[in-house]
Amino acid sequence: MKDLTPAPNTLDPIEIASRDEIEALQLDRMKWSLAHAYENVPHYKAAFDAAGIHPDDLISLSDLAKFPFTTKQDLRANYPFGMFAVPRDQVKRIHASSGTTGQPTVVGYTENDLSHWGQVVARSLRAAGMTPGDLLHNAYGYGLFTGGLGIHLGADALELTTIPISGGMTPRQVRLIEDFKPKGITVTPSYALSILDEFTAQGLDPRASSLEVGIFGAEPWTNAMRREIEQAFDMHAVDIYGLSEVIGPGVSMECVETKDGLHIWEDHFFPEIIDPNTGEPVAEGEMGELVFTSLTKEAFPIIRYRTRDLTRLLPGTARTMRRMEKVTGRSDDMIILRGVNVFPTQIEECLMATHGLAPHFQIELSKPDRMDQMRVLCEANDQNTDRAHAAQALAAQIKQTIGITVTVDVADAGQVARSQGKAVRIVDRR
Ligand code: DLL
Repeated sequence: MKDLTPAPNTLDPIEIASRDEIEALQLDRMKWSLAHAYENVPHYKAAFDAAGIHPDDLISLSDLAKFPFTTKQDLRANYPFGMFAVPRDQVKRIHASSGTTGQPTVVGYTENDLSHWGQVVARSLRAAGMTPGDLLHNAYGYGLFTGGLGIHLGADALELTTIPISGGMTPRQVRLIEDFKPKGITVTPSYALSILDEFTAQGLDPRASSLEVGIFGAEPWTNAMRREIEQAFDMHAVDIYGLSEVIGPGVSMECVETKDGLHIWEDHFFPEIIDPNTGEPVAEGEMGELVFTSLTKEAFPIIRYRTRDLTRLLPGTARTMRRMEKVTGRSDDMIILRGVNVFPTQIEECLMATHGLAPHFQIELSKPDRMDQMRVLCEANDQNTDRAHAAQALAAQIKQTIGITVTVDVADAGQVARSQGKAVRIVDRR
């Protein structure tokens, strides 16, 4: 793999500014953001008043903990445009979550918001090793989902050449990678695996492709999956994180030279980690739920938003901005199996450590006789795999590392549902 470390003089100065400088900027911006939300969004005025707190009470960054949280329910209750802080005609773009679990969450952006979004995504793409003029194959979905259009904005800001292919039509994805020879690909890790299968199906060697870096996000994935993808494509695999409520992709990004967690673009998004049960901030470096406050957003300011994503904060390395550890999973995706907490990423790690299995999997939960049961459906990675043996090995690996008893079924290649965007890891039949 080529060294893609960006030249230091190409970074935004704030990415490597001193902590004092970053925190001074954050404090100024946080004061503005709290006042902006309070004065322009009835929900925030009511919530702050009810908590007996006013934006003027913020003297230091730690005072933020006195302000109330914002939850997905708050956004739903204000559907569609009730959380906007500017007149509707100043909103230049609307995005929304898919709404598969209820009412969609609607977010908006002013011209300035779009410009900032472009800047943080450009920073992220540069941290992945992309430089002006490089060709980017953007396979995140275009539309209301923030992935496709968010990456596109950043690619424009970094002056890349973008192939806006979006998700789906996998044979065509492979053909265009072969014909156009992009340097980078932006895609969910699970869809990258579908593209990988298609390379093999077409008799092509993915390691011989032009790809030098894959920028993967929108769903949890493990370091074991990173090794698998890097090995299969002979390219770097880096993690990009974000959520529509905070802006979309580009909230935090892993640097290609360190691959040690994701630097949060702290000049725009202020992170906190709380205990999901008590709502109290945890000690520095402890695991908990990630909470974000936007510092510059005009159309849709967001104050102490509970992401439900579980991670921990770490000091900066390649940048002075703090890092978040790779997201283990969402609290909503945590399975409690006979008292043991399990995340799909843990199953992924076990799968990757088991010989003879492909990286595709789905978890099925059922309750045949009042006891919860988990079945892991996966696939053999070639015809010669002894499937019964591989199933036994994975079940043993899961028992040993997670401590739960599961049933494993190893199916024929192609039997596990493939994703074209975010993978559906859990099928709950209880
Ligand atoms: O998934 C934004 C995005 C697009 C990020 C493309 C990266 C690349 P939403 O659809 O609102 O936005 O979903 C946000 O997806 O709260 C996490 O649970 C999960 N997620 C996003 N990125 C990662 C990641 C986009 N790198 C939700 N690792 C978030 C783990 C991620 N989970």
